[in-house]
Amino acid sequence: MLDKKTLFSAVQPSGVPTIGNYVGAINNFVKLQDDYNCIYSIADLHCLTVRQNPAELRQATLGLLALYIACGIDPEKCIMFVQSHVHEHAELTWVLNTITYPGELNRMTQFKDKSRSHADNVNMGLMDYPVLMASDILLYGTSVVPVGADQKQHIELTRDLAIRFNSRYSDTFIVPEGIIPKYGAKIMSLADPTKKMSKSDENLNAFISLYDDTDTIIRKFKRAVTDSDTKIYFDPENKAGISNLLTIYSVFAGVSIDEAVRQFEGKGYGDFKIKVGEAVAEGLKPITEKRLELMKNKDYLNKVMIDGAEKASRIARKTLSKVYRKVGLYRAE
Ligand code: AQP
Repeated sequence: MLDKKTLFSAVQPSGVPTIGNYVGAINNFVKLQDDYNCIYSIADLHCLTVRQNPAELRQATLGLLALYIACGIDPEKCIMFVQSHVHEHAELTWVLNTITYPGELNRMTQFKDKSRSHADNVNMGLMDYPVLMASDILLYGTSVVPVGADQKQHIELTRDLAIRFNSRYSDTFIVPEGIIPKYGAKIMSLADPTKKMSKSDENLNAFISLYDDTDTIIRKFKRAVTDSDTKIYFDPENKAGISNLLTIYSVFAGVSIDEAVRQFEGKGYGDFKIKVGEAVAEGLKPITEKRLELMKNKDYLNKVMIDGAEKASRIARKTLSKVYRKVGLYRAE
């Protein structure tokens, strides 16, 4: 346990996770859990950067923990905790804010996108999101961060902040690396394959949520936007919709992209879409069963959450006290 490197990642309970979150992140969390000391957070503080329904946020937080476990993350091997249960995240953010420049945050793609899609609520938290994310990662001596492609820019900022702090105040933080999957790092919207699939998309047909039932999954795939060609092959630039479906199929059917292309050679788009839907529905079935079972046992979920927060706090406390000492905050002993 001790000789392994630390891995940190998180998902926001900003709605029900999609197959994009699953393929780009959660599925890899499961695969990596034996190779690293893994810490998986439920990033509820990040959610506050866009308007949330408080009751739904609370429910989604518990639901995401159940989903993590149902997907195969083992609470005996990994630390799972809710971000707001470890106050050091917010505190380190304050310190890191003092070494972050507004221009660095202003040019973040996610900030620009979300400022457009939430034009009536462009708040400081939305702009500061990447600094909170840097704190999440740096608090735990993290070496690797498995994320989808949309988070690449934020990981780069995290690295910059770690290097900047270390050179200003002496070596303190490990400079982390992002792990971005070769395929599936950016699952695209089913309604607009030039756009990332997102759990907060207003168009419910744009994404497959991990809570969708079989009929809904198949119906959404049947309606997936593709192109006017008839051939099925992998070319993300010119055939974004079909390439997206091939990527999704390859993950859920457990075959390579080449094998997926071979399986659908000569087949029509209609058949192909149904087969993708069936593979996804089949893959999600055991996860749904386990999740619903876990949701009946709130005491167990609360226990995992409390244990996780305790373990995470122990590490975070040490890092933050080191940071406070380095920057010159007086501690009365
Ligand atoms: N479409 C995607 N394809 C591959 N990976 C994805 N991720 C998100 N969307 C895709 C990865 O999932 C992890 C958790 O993401 P998050 O919940 O923290 O925030 P996000 O990236 O903003 O995800 P969403 O679904 O788009 O959420 P909303 O709609 O609330 O903004 C990250 O590793 C992310 O890369």
